[in-house]
Order: sequence, then structure tokens, then C-alpha cells
Amino acid sequence: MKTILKGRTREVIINSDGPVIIIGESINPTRRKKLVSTLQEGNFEYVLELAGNQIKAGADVLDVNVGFPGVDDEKLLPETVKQLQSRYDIPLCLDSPNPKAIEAALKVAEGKCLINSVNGEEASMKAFLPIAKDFGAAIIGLCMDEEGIIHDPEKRLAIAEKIINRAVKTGIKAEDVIVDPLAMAVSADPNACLVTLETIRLVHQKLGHNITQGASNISFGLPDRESLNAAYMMMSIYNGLTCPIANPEKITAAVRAADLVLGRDDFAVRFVEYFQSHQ
Ligand code: THG
Repeated sequence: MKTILKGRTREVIINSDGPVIIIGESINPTRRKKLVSTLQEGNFEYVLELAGNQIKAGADVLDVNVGFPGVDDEKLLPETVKQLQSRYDIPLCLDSPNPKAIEAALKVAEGKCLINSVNGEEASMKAFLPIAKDFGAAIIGLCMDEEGIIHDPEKRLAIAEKIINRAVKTGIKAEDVIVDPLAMAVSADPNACLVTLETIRLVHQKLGHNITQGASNISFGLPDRESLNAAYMMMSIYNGLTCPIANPEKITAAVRAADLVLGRDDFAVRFVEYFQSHQ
């Protein structure tokens, strides 16, 4: 299955058989005070720098989250989108729980964006799916609903199916729903990663959809997050993860290695290219 996203002109194809597409996570105010303070001043230089660094490091798509307490994201999200697209030709993943902010951003965005996210709750599907349909955007479907987060892979799979069916009914193409199996902190629950890995395997085998996840979520509260994230990322890719939201400055080399190991990089061309340009 193929999901196509677009920047101003550049097209990114996410294929459920790989290779892995990296959605850069760094435009996110969590633990980034400087992003909040610069955006509050109406200064976009830092957000542009974060974008440039991620693209250089191998990001194919950029997640854009400018939500912080007191922000008017119905104004700030579209303004950030305009700034990013005036400098970089890369597809964007609009990360906000506010459907009005998403809609305002889609109004000014060029190309084909990814909406992050809808979940299986009735209210969420009602709010986000018509927007995705109207703007021809793709959408991330989170495997949770009115019952909250359930630690059962089969139930998460069922929620993914529910969201996909509803999206198709709304007029969205099935391939434009990317499933998020919910990556959670392993410090809080020893089985958190196992449940998500099994959900990835089920979604890949039974639905064949593209799969994303906030892969760095799993290491919250622990030391050496880089090693932990990389270990988890490799197992996720083997099970069917195709477009993680992650930090390309830390993970791209390992992702290129995974694609090579999985027979998706003939003669190691991409692996060697990345090595040579990042020495
Ligand atoms: N699913 C979907 N969207 C999401 C998430 C998800 N968006 C937000 C979040 N979860 C994914 N984004 C981040 C961004 C930053 C971090 C974690 C998740 C983070 N970064 C560390 C830092 O900035 O210090 C660095 C991590 C590293 O060392 O690599 O913690 O689950 N659909």
C-alpha cells in the first residue's frame, strides 16, 4: 500500500514494504523552551533551523507541533507552515489536537499534508475526517477510543479498522490512513513496547496499512534514550513500521542499516551514501 504526501513540489511515497520514511519530531515544544520563547516573540528563525537540521540529517517529512499553554495555535500553526514552506520543499505532518488549527493550517499549506491525528472516539472522527476529506490530506489514526488506551493488540487492531472504515465512508482513500499503534513509555509499563510491537505486526499483516509512531515516547524518564530508541525502532521496523516520528539526527544511520538488512537497499547504495555524507 502506498501513501503519497507532497511538499510544494516534492513528493514522498510511503510504501508499506519500505524503505522507511522518517518524520522529523523536533518541531515540538516538549523539552524545548527555546522553541516556545522564540515563537512567542514571533521569531521563526529557530523553527527554521530545527527544520533545516532535520532535513540535513535525513528527515523526509516534518512533524509540526507548536502547541503550548497560552498559544493561539489557530494563528501560530498556519503561520509556522507558511514560514517552513517558504524555505523548504518538504511535506508536513500537522500535529495538533485542535481541528480548527489543523483546518487553518491546511488552508495555507501547499501540497498534501498528513494530519496528526484522529483517534477512534466518535467526536474525534467527526471533527477530523471531514477536514481530511475536504483538503485531500492524509491522516494518522491512533489506536485508542472512548475506552482510553487498551493494552491488548487485538483491540488496538480493531480500533484501527474502525477508523479506516469510517475514513473510507467519509470519502478518504484507505491508503491515506496511516495507523499509529501507540508507543508508550516503557519505564511506566514493562509490557508497553511488547503490546505495541504486536499491534504493529497485526496491522501490517492483516490491514497492510502504513504505520507510524512517536518512537521516542518509549524512552521518557530513562537514561541513554538513544540506545533504547534505536533498539525499539529496529524491532518495530522488522514488524512493519514504515514512517516513524523520530529524531533524524539520532536515528537515520540505524534506519538506513535496517533497510539494508531487510533487503530494501540494493548494493547498500543508500547506506553508503548516508555514511559518506555524514562522516
Ligand atoms: N504519535 C503521534 N504523534 C506524536 C506522538 C505519537 N507526536 C508527539 C510525540 N508523540 C512524538 N514526538 C516527540 C518529540 C520529541 C520527543 C519525543 C516524541 C523527545 N525528544 C527528545 C528531546 O527532544 O530531548 C530526544 C529524543 C532522542 O534522544 O532521540 O523526547 O506518539 N501520532
